[in-house]
Amino acid sequence: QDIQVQPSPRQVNVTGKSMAIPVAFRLVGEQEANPHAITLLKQSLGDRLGTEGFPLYVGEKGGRGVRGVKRLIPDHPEGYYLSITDKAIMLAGNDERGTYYAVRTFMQLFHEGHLPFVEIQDYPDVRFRGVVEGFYGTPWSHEARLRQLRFYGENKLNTYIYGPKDDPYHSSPNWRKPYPVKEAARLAELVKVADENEVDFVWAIHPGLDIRWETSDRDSLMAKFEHMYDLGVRSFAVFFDDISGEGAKADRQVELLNYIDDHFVQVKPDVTPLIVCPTEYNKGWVRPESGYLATIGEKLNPSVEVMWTGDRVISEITKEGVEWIREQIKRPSYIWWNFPVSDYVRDHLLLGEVYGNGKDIAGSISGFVANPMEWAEASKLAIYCVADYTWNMQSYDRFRSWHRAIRAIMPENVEAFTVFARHNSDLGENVHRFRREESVEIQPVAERFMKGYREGHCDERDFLALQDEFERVAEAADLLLIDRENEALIEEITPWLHQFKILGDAGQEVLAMLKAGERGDRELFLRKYNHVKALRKRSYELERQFNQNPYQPGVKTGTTVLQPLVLDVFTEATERFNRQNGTDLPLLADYSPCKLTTNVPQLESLPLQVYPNRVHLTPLLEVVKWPVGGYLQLEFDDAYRIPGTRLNFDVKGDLSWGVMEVSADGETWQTVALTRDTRGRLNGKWEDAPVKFVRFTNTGEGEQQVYLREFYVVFSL
Ligand code: LOG
Repeated sequence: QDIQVQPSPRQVNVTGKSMAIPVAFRLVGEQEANPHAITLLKQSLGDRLGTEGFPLYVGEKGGRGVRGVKRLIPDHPEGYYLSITDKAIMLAGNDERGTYYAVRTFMQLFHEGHLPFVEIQDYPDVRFRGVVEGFYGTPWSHEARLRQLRFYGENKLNTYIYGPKDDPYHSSPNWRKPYPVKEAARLAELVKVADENEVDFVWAIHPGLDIRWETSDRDSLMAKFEHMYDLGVRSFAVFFDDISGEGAKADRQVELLNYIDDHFVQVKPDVTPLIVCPTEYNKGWVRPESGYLATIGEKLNPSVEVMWTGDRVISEITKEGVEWIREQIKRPSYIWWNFPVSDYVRDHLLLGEVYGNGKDIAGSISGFVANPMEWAEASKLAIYCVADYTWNMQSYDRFRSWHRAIRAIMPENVEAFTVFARHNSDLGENVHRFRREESVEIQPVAERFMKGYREGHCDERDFLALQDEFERVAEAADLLLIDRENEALIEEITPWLHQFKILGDAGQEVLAMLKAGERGDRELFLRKYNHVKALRKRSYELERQFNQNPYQPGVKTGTTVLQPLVLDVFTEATERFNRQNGTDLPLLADYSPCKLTTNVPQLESLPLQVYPNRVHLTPLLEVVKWPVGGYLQLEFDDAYRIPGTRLNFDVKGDLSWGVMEVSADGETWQTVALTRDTRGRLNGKWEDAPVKFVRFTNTGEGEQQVYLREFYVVFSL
């Protein structure tokens, strides 16, 4: 028989067939066992649980109920032993959490009125497993967080780090202030629900943007932690990511952290080890000459956990990488994995498989938490897989885990959600150059088909396969749009479902165009052609209507394989039609009047947002290190007038180190005067003569560290 337990247990022995679920259970060990485990048992067994019936022993090692199996309990934190025989059921934890997990596993074994005879020995690979709500953008709602915490309990995740960048009481300016009453009450409720689900609620503070290294700020931080402690928080973190200047100094940070550790964490009897996210939190940003990591490694109290995102901000975690950082910080790192976070590709959904991380890193890390999307429900897909991976790396199977995740999240609509997810996984071009596979099965078919079509023959089997996939796309969109099973999820993804529907329709219609063209049916071709154009327009409208954030506004779906395929078929079919009929039907080509060139490494892959008369650089979330001579240049395809430019680096005072210039030929340049407005933005205009180039250069003496909040140019013919 098939025993399916999530996350995959370490050792399962099937010792016999199964028995019908007993009508009554006699619970032994209730008094001593972890009360959360007992509550859970009571919830799931309901009326069947009493003082008479089939014996069910529960408790921690050493407890009376489970004395007989003491030697069989794995000697690991959170480990447990579970056995079901025709005589008794045994749920024995190595510690309280172990017992809770034994109950969680037990609940998953119920299958069609039966319980299998099994023996399970199980414990997690990674000590701290879970989620860091650490993204930029709208923080999760209270209800979403409550659902998350329950989900973590179900999937044996033990950590939730609270650190949404856009909660003003987490970061500047309000990190010094206590939460207002209403927010405080909500946080207290989260702590309670976390506790019930055996999740450590870690509250993080992000003070580095404006911290002063004085006693008054230190006292404010301590007072804030006390305030959080009073709300029930027993785990704490300090984040120093994405800052520059004073706040980024390692020795000052370490002084503060050790102070917190000595006077707060170590003093309270029930507070777990302090966690810090350093400023140099990935290898790409490490500068040995700054001595930053060396200071952390040598001076920070050894019990403090240090977070790390890997070789880059967004990266796959490798054994080599975690061994390297371990040397630097003189302790195992606590991985902050930046997936499926989408705050730098907000127009995309990241619903793909979890893969790329080494299966041999467990011994080199102390924790592994995933930073999710602003879309809480949609993030559960990846979180489920992370739970599986961090529990048992060796047996982790990306494909199996992903399929089970879909089943867990959308049991009634598995097929539709699978289709949707497999075409919504890649990020498209992005500043971090992190990509994921997308549309894996249909990709080779699409490629082969296009090649054949261009060479003048159409493979019928491939044609049918593509048509079938586009049909499934359109069907999946409709089925999910009316789904009531997981409304919270559907609400999050509705804009993408609308876009997905259009994609499915457009795919079918371009294939119909192709066929009509082959048959020489002009009338049908034109009808389909017009329909595709209309769908394209609808798609643009959606882009302007939904998800209007200032970073990557809009709604993109199927961008890696399906959208390019639609465009390719359309273009090829239309060009062929034009040739055969002497017509001049326009194509759909995405045209951009402007391109970006730069020698600032962090800006190299930064996408542009081009509007009819304005071009924006996509704002960046982290600190940009702008070298001397570093420039950023926009080149237009024609000479335009430039009635406005805006630059916002979020720096105080005048910007004496850089110049904005324009040029008609790329050789002679003229300076654009910039004026500062009340919000610190630098505005300029150049109305005199049309130009083709606009550039900004660091002409100063040294590297500058700035935020790229805004950079845009208004242009007109
Ligand atoms: C931030 C994080 C953000 C993520 C992805 C860390 C430690 N900090 O570049 O808040 O969600 O990247 O954009 C980060 O990763 N900065």
